[in-house]
Amino acid sequence: MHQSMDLVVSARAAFAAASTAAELENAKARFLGKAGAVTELMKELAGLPVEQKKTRGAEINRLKQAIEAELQARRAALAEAELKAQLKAEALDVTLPGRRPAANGSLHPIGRAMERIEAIFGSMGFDVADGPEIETDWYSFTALNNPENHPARSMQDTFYVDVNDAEGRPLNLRPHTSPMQIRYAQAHARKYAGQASMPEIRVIAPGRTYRVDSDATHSPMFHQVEGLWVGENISFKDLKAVYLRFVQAFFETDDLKLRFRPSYFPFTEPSAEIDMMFGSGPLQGRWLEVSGSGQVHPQVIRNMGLDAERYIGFAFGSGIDRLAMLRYGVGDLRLFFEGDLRFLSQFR
Ligand code: 2NM
Repeated sequence: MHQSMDLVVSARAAFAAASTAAELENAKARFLGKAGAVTELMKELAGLPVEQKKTRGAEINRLKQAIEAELQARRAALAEAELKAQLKAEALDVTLPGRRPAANGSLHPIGRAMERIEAIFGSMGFDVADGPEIETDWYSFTALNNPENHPARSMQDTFYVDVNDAEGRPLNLRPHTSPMQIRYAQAHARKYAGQASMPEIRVIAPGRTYRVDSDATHSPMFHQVEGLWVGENISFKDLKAVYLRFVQAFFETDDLKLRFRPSYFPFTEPSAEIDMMFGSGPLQGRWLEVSGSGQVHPQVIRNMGLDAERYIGFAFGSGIDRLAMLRYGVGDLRLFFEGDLRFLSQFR
């Protein structure tokens, strides 16, 4: 019996020394396996007298049960330790602040200005037209009454592409969005050709334009919005009303004035620069040039496919980049095109 208790104590020690399930199974074999200590004791039973066999057999059984109980206890302890280690390793700190989603992208300030321009003119019944940025010579110049030798047509002023159009003239990167006005008006004229009357043309053409020019106030790629209103009785007073309403809405103030200054463009006659002055705010009291404008030249009306004796109207062309600079208080045009997030994220 004494010897047996020793065996339980050494089994407990051996089980305790096992730190993994595999080590524990090895230790178990030493006590309960085929060549284990308990099995050896069983073998000794054979040589004992019958009465002793009974008591000794019962004793060995209790011993075996005691060792099995030790084994079970150690198995449970190891399983619990393993679970604890796993829980610890996979612990979630629910008190950590959540991960923020990556910053959302946003519309470029020029795109935002464009959307507002489209909405404002849309509210006055203007359609929005867009089309090719690579144009033919006719749409960029000839249709707009630009003389053959006008400097705007030169390589110094306009970007050309190494591909000729059907007339054998090189394609250009449109230097204004007027070609789109012509295309739109032509399509309109075709649609109502042969009919007694035609609805008015009221359209803006916003978009990218290109000129050979680059400094703090000029970018080789810039943005323009041109407007066109053609009908049977459209005059400068309509231009003034529309443009005034536009700048009031765009700059969100009625506290501003417009001034029309005589000017010259081949595609309009008469022509005028439109200046604007704020009555308050940081730009108060200074005339700011915001647009070119004029009554569409009869030759341009004819190039649209319309009867110049019947149809008359006005057009204007404004730089969107400059309008956006004034609206958002941006001092350097180049900031719009450098892609610096420190600048762009201010418009989120
Ligand atoms: C300007 C100034 C004045 C203009 C003319 C036309 C069209 F298509 F009717 F001929 N569109 N835009 C125009 C007139 C553009 O930009 C400074």
